[in-house]
Amino acid sequence: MANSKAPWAEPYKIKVVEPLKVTDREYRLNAIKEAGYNTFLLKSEDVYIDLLTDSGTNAMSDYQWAGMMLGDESYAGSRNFYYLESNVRKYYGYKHLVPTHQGRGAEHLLSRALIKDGDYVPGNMYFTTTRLHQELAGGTFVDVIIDEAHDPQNLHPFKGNVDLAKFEGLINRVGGGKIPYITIGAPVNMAGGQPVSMDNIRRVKELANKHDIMIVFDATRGMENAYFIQQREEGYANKSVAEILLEFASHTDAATMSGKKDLLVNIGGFVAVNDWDTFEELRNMVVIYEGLHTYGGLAGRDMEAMARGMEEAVQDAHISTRVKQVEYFGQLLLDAGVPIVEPIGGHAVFVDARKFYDHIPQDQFPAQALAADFYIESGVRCMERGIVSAGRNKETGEHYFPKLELVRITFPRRVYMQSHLDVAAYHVIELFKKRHEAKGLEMVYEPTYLRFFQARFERIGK
Ligand code: PM9
Repeated sequence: MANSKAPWAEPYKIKVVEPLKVTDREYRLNAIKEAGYNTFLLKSEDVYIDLLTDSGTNAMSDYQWAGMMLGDESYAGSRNFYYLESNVRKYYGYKHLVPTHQGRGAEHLLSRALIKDGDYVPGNMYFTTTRLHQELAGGTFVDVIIDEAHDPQNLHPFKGNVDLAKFEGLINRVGGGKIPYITIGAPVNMAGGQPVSMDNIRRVKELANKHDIMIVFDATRGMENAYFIQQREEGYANKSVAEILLEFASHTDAATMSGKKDLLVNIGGFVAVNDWDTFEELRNMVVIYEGLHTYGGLAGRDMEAMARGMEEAVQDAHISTRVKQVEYFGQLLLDAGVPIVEPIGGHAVFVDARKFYDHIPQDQFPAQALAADFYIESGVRCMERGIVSAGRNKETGEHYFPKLELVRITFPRRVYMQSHLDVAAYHVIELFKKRHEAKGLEMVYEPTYLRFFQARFERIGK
């Protein structure tokens, strides 16, 4: 093992650069007002450092770009599909692959294939698109994550774990026949990028198998999860991320994947399964909603880039630097006393907006206000992960009031240097010093689905 105190550096160097635009405060005040205080509605050219998401914002390597030139753009049977299929088998172990244009395409197909009206779908905390597809297919999502996940300062090393008593309680209440599958997001995005342990997935499997319930792995950032297992779980320190990922996936029956995260591409995803009948159903449906089963809404070159990205992303040197960048940023905030979710997650630092803006009530959207204020302060873009993202209860129409009211500052892979992180952290800290001046927001436009993407707000008291 290398000396942990030795400095580390990114395992790549820059070949192509994209200029950044610096704006002044006045400009940004206008831009965010125009955008209805929603960072998703800003024009990216008005953003200085873009930490909105790590989804599709990664920098591809020369190896991936070279692969793009080898795109086989035949309508059917593209060689890039077969290469992707062989890599999915190699790194995740699933037998059958259906490519999709991105993660929610995979969620759509799988939810429609497996959920019947009146079913229940447990999961370790909701994810926005995942839960919506489950609901649209007639299911009801049930959160079975451990309680620690809802407490930003709890230091449990595997805060993404499933609470087996909650899962068993649901089975006893509704019956295994009403639960087609359980979704395991690993790590858990909405909890702050918190991992699931190998021990926990093994136990989930035991219980699920007893009741004939499938396990669906949301493998979107599964490589980061494998890295956390390597770092934190007994018995895994000497295993590679690739070995751990394969073992983790072996405890599950299927996966949905947004390749836009772990797999270092700008577009792409897939659903992979072991069971032939489920595969047949997915393969039937993909031609209705995405494209032929050997391209699923992607160009051949996109599949090639994703297959090659998989090979690069699973390398220990890549994934450890990726997570260390996030840790570096989080530590800067912690050192300055800024309240964040701990332990620091794999893809983002989540600021605890409930504490940061403790004078703004949750129905005045403190996290939404903080994301907007951070943009005004610095030109850095991030996103809300609180009451706006949580949406409304589909039965009562009321807002969900999640315990976690967070702002997510997310790191695209291989895009920014430590100096960008220093700048972003400086501005969060400056904002923290004047936090008492902040005002809440009022929602003035609310779309029906996934409201956080398009909702508009106005400042209260201005
Ligand atoms: N995640 C993210 O920024 C992009 C859209 S929501 C702001 O975190 C998980 C764990 C995700 C995810 C997307 C999807 C959907 C599924 N599971 O965006 O459709 O984090 O490719 O994937 C986003 P797609």
